[in-house]
Amino acid sequence: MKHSLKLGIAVLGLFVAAPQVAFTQELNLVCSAEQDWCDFMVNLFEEETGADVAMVRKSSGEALAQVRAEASNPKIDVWWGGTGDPHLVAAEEGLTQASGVDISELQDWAQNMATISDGKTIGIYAGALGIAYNSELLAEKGLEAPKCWADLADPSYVGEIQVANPNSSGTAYTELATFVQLFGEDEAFARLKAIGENVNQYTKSGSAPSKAAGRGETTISIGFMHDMVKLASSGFPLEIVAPCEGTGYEVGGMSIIEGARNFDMAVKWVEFALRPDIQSRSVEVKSFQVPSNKNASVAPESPDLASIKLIDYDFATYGSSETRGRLLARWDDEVGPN
Ligand code: S7P
Repeated sequence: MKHSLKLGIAVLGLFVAAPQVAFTQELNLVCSAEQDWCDFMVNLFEEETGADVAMVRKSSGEALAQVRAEASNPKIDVWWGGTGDPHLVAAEEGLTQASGVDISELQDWAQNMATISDGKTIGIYAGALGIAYNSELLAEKGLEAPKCWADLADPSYVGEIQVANPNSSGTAYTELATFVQLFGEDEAFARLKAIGENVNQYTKSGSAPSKAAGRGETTISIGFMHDMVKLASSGFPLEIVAPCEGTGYEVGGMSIIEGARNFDMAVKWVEFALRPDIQSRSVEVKSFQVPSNKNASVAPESPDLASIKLIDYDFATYGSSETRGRLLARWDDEVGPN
C-alpha cells in the first residue's frame, strides 16, 4: 500500500513536472535595436526553435535601468542590441554572465567587448556616429550644410537640431563619449552646451531625431549613420555627413542576464544571433550596421567604416560604470534641459 502510494506520488510528480519542460521553451528578451529588427529577429528565432519569446523594446540606457532595477529578481534572460557601453557597465556591475559560446569567427572589435567584460557581453554589430540634414528644409531656410561638429554650434542653426538624451539613449551617450575623446572633457562640455543652444528637443530614443529630420520636423539630427541610411534609402530627403573632426562609433552588445531563468534558451539565442546567415538577414529590415561575424555579408548600403575618420574609441573607459555615471551627471548639470 505504502509502495503504491509512493509510486502514485512519483507518477503525479511526472505529470506536475511536464509543464516545466514547456516553460524552458520561453525566453524573455529586452531588445535595444530598432523595433522592426527586434520583431524580425524574434520571429526568425521562434520559427526555428519553437520557442516562445516575450520581447520588449527599450533604448539602451532604459534597458540598463531595468536590468539594474531587477537585479535581485531578474525578469529578462537576454539583452540583445543597443550600444555596447551600457552592456559593459552591466557586466562590470555583475548584472550579466558569460554565455561560453564560441566567438572565434567574430571581428576583433566584437571579440574586444568580450575581452573587456570577461565574456559577459559580445559585440554583434558596429556603426559610426554622424550628422544628417533634411536637404529640402535646409534649402528652404537658406542654411549652409554642416560639415563638422563645430558647425553645429553656429547661431544660424538655432532651434534646428535634434539629438537624444544620453541618459536614456545609447546613441547620445556615444556622442557624449565621442566629444570627450575628440576634444578633452572640459572642451567637450563647452561644445555640447553651445550646440545645446540650437537643440529643439532631447529625445528618449537615439534614432528619433533622424526620423524627425526625415519627416521635416527638424532640419538637422545627430545619430548613427546606418539609421540615417535606412531612412534615406526609404525615400526621406536626408543627406548624411561624416564630421570633419572625426567621429566615434558603437559596437552593439548582447548579454545574458545574471540569474536568467531560461539560461539554456538564452544561450541558444546568443548562438543564433551570432550566426552569419542570421546576421546577413538584417538587410531585410534595412538595418545597415556592419555585422560582427566575419562570414556575414555586409550590405552595400552600410556606411564603410574604413573610409570614415574614426576615433580609437576607448570602450573599456567609456563603458565603465564610474565614467558613464560621472559624464551623465555632468551632462545633466551643464547641458541637459532643466
Ligand atoms: O538599431 C539601431 C540602433 O541605432 O539602435 C541602437 C540604439 O542604441 C538604440 O537606441 P538608443 O540610442 O535609443 O539607445 C543601436 O545600437 C543601433 O545601431
